[in-house]
Amino acid sequence: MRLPLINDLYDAGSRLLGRAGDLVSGGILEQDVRLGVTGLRRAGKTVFVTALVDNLLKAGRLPFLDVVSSGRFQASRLRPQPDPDVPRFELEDHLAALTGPDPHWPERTRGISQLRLSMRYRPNAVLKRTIQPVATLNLDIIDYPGEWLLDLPLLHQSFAEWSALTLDLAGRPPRDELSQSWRGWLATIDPAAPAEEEEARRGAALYTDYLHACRRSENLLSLIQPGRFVEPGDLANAPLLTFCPLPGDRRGRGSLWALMEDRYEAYKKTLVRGFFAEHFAKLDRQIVLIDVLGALNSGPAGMSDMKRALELSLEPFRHGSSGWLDWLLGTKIDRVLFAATKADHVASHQHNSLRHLLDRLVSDARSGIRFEGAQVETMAIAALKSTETVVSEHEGRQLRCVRGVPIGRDRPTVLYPGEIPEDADFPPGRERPYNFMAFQPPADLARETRGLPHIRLDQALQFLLGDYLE
Ligand SMILES: Nc1nc2c(ncn2[C@@H]2O[C@H](COP(=O)(O)OP(=O)(O)O)[C@@H](O)[C@H]2O)c(=O)[nH]1
Ligand SMILES: [Mg+2]
Repeated sequence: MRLPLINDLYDAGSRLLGRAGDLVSGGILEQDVRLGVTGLRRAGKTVFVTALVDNLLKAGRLPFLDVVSSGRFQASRLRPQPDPDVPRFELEDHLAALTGPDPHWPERTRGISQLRLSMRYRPNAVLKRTIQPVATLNLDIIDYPGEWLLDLPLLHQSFAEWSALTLDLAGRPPRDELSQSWRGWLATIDPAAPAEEEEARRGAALYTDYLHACRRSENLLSLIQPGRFVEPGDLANAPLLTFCPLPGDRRGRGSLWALMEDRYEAYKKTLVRGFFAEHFAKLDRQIVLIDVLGALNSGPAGMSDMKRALELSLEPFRHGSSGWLDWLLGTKIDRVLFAATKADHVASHQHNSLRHLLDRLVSDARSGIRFEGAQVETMAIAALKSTETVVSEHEGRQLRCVRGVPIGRDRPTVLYPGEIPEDADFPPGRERPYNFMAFQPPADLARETRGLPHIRLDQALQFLLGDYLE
């Protein structure tokens, strides 16, 4: 006979104690949690991780993180790297850039990096408290390019299928202009002809240029595959990256088509599956950073491309729903936070609209995830608050503006950034309606003993880690 009470208690207890490599060692309750931080290039990953770690080390600006506000937090410190083959997140360099005498944003980063931090706190949860009055949470933060997530759909596409889709997309505006050189080259070659390495390299180079042009274009196109072509990590020029889509289906032995197909398959097998098995599948929590304001600046084409890219890159979070993924995704991720970054680019009364817009952008993916039992949340945040909201008079009207030092200027300026639309669709004909400006990091951060100033970083942390710190 089942004893419901005891069973339930046991379940609750083993959930609490058995999660994510928990152990009770040497009398100290110790838990591990792996937090993935992702987002497309320039979404704000580096600044987010830097601000998050700085704030956890100083703990002076985290009123919405319960462990801090309830006085249970004791201390955090950096720990040696746990994984010898993953580059360290260069926290000190990034902090030096932001807080030095000439404050500037950190250098652009590439590939994956990781940092380990441990936090000591007094547990609230009865079960934990009876074991130990002081507990430790080891937090591993893994920063990786969102571009790599976009590769996942390749796993269930053959080279011929992927080529057809990619060629179709490249031939339509606004991509047709950007892909001209590559498509011009395609018109000169015969995919069935014997493979030449030179030819393969030429095609791959032109295709890579096209992908870079998509990112650089004023439409800020997000849908880029394969992701490693623009975010190669340490693999630039490797044969694994020396292919491109080809028309037709010419599997003739020794043909250029066959060579490219082999490399496409090797790319999937080595890089895509490798990343998911070694990194993604081990994550417990995930934050996806999205530069919604940047997409708004880029106009309707950029916005809809970003929506499509988001949907594709969120496939891996829909575990359970897509059978072909299940082998891969023994994923443990049970909380996902989508965050619109750089909220300090707009006045504070706009943050709600920013969040609503983000909700709309991720709504499809979001319902899929919730259905599978993971908790999903959206927020508008700024990892490093670089402006103040001020009220300014303009033609007799009170306008809420932002005050900060715009990039390229040397003194604080008051700007009216405009209002965010609540829906992602644009009135037709208004191609470039927004111009949210970028700002310098604030001056004098070196004197900041409480942690870097932010917007809702603590609420993000509470959602992502709060239950671990109970
Ligand atoms: N105002 C403001 N700008 C930010 C913030 N976070 C990122 N940025 C801007 O976005 C750029 C890209 O951020 P970064 O963290 O390097 O992006 P990553 O490529 O995703 O790592 C930075 O250089 C800043 O200009 C923020 O919280 N506030
Ligand atoms: Mg970065």
